[in-house]
Amino acid sequence: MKVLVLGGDGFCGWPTALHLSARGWDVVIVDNLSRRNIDNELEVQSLTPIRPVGERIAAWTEVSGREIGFVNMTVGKEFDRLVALIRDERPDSVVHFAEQRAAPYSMKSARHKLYTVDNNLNATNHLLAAIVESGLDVHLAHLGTMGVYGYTTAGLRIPEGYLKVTVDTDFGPAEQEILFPPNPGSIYHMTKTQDALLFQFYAKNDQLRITDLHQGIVWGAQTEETRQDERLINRFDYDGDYGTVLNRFLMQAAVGYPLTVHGSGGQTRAFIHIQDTVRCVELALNNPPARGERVKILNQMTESRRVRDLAAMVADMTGAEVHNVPNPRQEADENELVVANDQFRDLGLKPITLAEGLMADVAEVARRYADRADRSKIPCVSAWNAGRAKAIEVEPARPVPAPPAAPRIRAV
Ligand code: USQ
Repeated sequence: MKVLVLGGDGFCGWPTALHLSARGWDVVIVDNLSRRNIDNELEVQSLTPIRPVGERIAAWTEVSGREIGFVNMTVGKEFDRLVALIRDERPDSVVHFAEQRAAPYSMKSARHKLYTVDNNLNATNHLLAAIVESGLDVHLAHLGTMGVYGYTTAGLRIPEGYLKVTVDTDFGPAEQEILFPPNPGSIYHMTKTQDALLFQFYAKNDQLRITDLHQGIVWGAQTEETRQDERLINRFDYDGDYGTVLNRFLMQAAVGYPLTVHGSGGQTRAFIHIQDTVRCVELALNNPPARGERVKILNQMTESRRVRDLAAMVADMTGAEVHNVPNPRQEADENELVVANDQFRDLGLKPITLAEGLMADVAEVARRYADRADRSKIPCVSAWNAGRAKAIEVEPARPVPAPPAAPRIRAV
């Protein structure tokens, strides 16, 4: 079985490529090294000393005896090369991580918004169009995000992609299943909601087989494979743009920096350990939808946690101080989040939870490389409303027209 891993040099892509290779898949990584270039732009490096991609792959061959291919390509810009690659390699599956994945980075400036939309939507559309053009039956598994559902308390268990609703029609109430109403909280999350529409269209029009994995916040650093040799080590982002909350807290504790809780810390989010990420991708590849079936959407998360509770857990474990800092984002200060993840559980996923001691493992990695940390890069400085504040200064307020009557739709 052959798989192309687009974005296979990144935080989730690299361990996924190794995991699939270790399980017998013939893996080709496709990546333009944009994540490494963004490190240069932001003048920050992964806390862990990641090796150049060629060295990583050679080390894997040495350790495992297995080959991994590498193609340097910008998926959303080199359409003809992409079609040729799919025709030459004839993959059974493509895993699509080739998107700019940080919400704060996407909100830094107009240029970052344009880059994120251009990169992410073109990557997805080019890939879908290239699969159609190749004439091959390739299963596409895409890494989406839990953030497509939004983080306002929905008052219901978040279903896996589709929402059952009852619509009042002229002939009485009718039941339907619709895509869960998108409610993105950043330009990055918005691109993932638009990806979902592209998937709906190509599945309907071209009978492409597509799985969209709505993943929560990934924590953890290493997997079974990346642990096997120092040269295989995974990246560890701790800076204010790319570092995700739990790994940041563990790193902050390791370098003696107070834990930076945004606002009250009442934000509840979905989490998953990196080892479960790679396991879920494998399960998704082994269980594709049939041709002509609708897009298969799975919630790839294992537990929901509140930010301030995570900070308290890390503080208890390490003795770190907790600071409540002004929130640079526009997001609900407090929300509830209950999420259905029955599909992965039914496929046999045994979730790794925070209770299982792996937080200490991450803290240990962070401590080992603490001398590589640049403390000036820790604060989150990308502000969601910076543009709006500027616009209000130059543009006087205009009267807002009354909104149209709300549609009569209720969730069942
Ligand atoms: N937060 C803090 N302190 C910090 C950093 C973050 O309180 O120092 C808060 C944020 O305000 C937010 C929450 O922690 O309320 C999560 O922030 P995050 O940076 O860990 O995660 P997020 O921006 O949502 O994005 C990450 C990944 C993204 C993925 C997403 C899954 O970067 O690729 O799609 O998690 S989800 O959040 O479920 O949409």
